[in-house]
Amino acid sequence: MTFKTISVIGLGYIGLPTAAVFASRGLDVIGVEVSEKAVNTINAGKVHIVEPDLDMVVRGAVNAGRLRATLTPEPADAFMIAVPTPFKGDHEPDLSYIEAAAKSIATVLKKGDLVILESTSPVGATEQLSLWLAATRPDLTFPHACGELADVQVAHCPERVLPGKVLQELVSNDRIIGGLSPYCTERATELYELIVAGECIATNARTAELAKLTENSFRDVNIAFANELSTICDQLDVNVWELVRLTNRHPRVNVLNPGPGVGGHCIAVDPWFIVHSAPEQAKLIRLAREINNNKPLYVVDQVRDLADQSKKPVIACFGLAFKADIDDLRESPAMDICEAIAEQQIGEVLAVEPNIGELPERLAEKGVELVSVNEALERANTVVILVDHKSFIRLPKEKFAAKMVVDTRGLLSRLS
Ligand code: SAJ
Repeated sequence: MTFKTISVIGLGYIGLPTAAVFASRGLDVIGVEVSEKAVNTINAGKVHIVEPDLDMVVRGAVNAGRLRATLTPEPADAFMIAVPTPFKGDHEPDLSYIEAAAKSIATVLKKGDLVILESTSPVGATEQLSLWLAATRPDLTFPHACGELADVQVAHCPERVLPGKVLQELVSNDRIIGGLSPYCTERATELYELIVAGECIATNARTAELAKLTENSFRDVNIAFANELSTICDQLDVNVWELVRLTNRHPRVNVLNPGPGVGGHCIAVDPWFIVHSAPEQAKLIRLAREINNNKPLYVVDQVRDLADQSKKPVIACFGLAFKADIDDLRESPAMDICEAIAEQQIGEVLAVEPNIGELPERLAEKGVELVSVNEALERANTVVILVDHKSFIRLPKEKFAAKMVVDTRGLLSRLS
């Protein structure tokens, strides 16, 4: 059976681009979203998140009548769940959004449907999803119990796209497809082959779950290595940026870039899912998380030491986003650093973030002012570079000549 109508549950950073791309390939797509505001925005052909070209693709899909957002699930041939999986308490994965999505789609499921979990999940979550579906629909059979013979197929196909390049990577990246049975994998592969130009690689659900977590943990461990090196270099009076450049000339060495810490809702979260499932074994993964989590505190200490040299410190934080050239401030170490500088009253605090129009409340209420690059450079005697936005890289080096600078991104060495 071919797929005519698909439903995407959760129209956020992953779900909305996925829905729009399937719609642009001629499928009828029903997007289900809990936020009424987002539903209205999308149905008006607009977007509620910033991602290059997404507005254009969503407008095209909505205008063509292929994409529609709703608050309640409707029948479809395939359901793709793309809801958040944060952690709670002691880094325990919070699967409540998946559970709520499962319970809501279960009511409209029918024999022959396919359910896909796209959300990054701990090992075992896809089987749990199948159990939740079965609990609501005892009249249907599911693969955790009936394998190949199940009425409904269930698979995990983790999203792997990079914020800022989502539309491109959705199509070009290889895709890991892990079904609860080989037939589930086969059905899910048929679906993804409609949009993916990369390879669809078959595995089982547990391996697919751990593969996604491994990718982000690999990156986290490598960034922790770079962040640790940066503090070693400060201790030994070596320029870490030059060090990384030199060591990376070795054919088998590729050190990542140190920074102010690791942000975003993926790399700073997913490794904890491994630590939570295998606490005795995941020693390095846990340590990397701790090193990266401590880096913002280290940067605040550096700023305090520098600002203490001035009678009246005016500190400009360059960048608030969690990485360059995006507007996403969630889980951003730059935000935490800026907030801590203001909270500890180290000096007057200015923030420069060209990708936002208004300062988040948690900074505004602590007296931080959102200013332009030029105003910051006029008023500040201390500069903390937290994000290497393109617009900062274009600044002439001499603008920073008379400032005291904490450069967490190695920006100064890239200015001319
Ligand atoms: N960072 C560094 N140094 C580096 C690279 C990154 O400090 O050398 C920092 C960034 O500034 C940022 C954080 O790490 O704060 C994460 O940024 P990122 O660009 O490495 O990754 P994300 O979180 O935007 O997206 C990741 C991607 N995973 C991998 O590259 C393995 C993406 O492919 C995943 O789909 C995404 O997580 C996700 O949704 O899981």
